[in-house]
Amino acid sequence: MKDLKKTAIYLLALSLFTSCSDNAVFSSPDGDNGSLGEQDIQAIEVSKENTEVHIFEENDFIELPSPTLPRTDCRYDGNFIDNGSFEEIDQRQGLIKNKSLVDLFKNKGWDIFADLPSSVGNENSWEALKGVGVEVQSNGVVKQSPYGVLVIELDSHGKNSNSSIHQRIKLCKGEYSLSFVYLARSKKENDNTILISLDDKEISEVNLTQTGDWVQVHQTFKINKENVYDFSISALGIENTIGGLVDGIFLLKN
Ligand SMILES: [Ca+2]
Ligand SMILES: [Ca+2]
Repeated sequence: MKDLKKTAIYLLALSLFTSCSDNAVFSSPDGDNGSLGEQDIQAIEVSKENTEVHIFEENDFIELPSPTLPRTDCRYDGNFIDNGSFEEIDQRQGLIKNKSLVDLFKNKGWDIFADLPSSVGNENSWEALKGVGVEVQSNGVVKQSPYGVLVIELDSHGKNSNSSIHQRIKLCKGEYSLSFVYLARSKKENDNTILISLDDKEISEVNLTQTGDWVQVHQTFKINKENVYDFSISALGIENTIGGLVDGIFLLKN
């Protein structure tokens, strides 16, 4: 049964790529049109042919050994995303319910944060870029995550609830692999959209409707220019404080 569902979602996603309509359930960017006059090589190349989406299964779970190289090394063998599973906690307080991340980790609940702690000694990992901030939820508020206790929702709170968070990451030339898990909360079309970008380049956009399952999204892309890039996650679509949950973000060099 699971295999059938998995195949169905994958085929649905593929058929919607080709239809390329505004209401596509899942879409991913193609490379830039590459106008002939363009002198600079594209710094980031993304191809929708390298996109995979399927219901999360146990063998999708990623567990990395400790990296053996520093993040500043182009051959870094860890996750380039700082606090990609949102499990870093401290006593910083949420903006709406005055709950700390430690409270949320220990007890079921949610709150909104302007920034989140770092797992690599920086002041923060994620910082809000637009909107009220990122909603951090404990497992059980909506659904148990495959990656720890805490998950985020970016269609977070209040009137302009679609929010974005970002962090800066140094990437070298080469091919990278992005993966994350996603859960659509709402049954409405265009209500659970999550967009992941590097600078202004769309890396992955997912917009499913509620199935009750965590979905694994995987996208490879190519970096042609070594640089510090701005990695952002944004909620798009209907702003109603209910959207796509995200967890387990991994960015690895292939
Ligand atoms: Ca988590
Ligand atoms: Ca929404």
